[in-house]
Amino acid sequence: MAKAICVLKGTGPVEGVVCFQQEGDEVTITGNISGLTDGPHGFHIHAYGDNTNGCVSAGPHFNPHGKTHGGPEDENRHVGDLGNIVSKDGKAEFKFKDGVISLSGPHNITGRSLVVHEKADDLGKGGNDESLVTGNAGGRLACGVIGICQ
Ligand SMILES: [Cu+2]
Ligand SMILES: [Zn+2]
Repeated sequence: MAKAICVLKGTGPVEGVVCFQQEGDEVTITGNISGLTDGPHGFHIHAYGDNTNGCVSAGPHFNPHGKTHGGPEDENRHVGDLGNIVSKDGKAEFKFKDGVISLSGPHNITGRSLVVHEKADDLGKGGNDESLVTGNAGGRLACGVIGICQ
């Protein structure tokens, strides 16, 4: 079974660890992130595994098929669109599955970045142009490069 890990860090208090485990076509995403304000926060795979100038160097959402931004359940989504994670009492603990990202092949997320955002992702339903690019999720609070592990 393929596994990958990402350690999230930023310039503020937000930090965490996220694990990815692939079984067949599905990847289970398990995470623990602290330091977020309570409520939903956009959560995406961004195209580049580059943090040279902080999380902005990770580039746009991972989008190998040139689609518009959406939610994880939408047909029209970026491969990197994982929706929102929810923080409560300063902690976001989550476990969910996604059938679009992969740890190999054309949807491979390893060597790219995971980013957690300041605001909620509107999943492409915000009614403005930016919604179809970023989901209006605002600043990048923490990020890290996704690497294969055992
Ligand atoms: Cu993002
Ligand atoms: Zn997107």
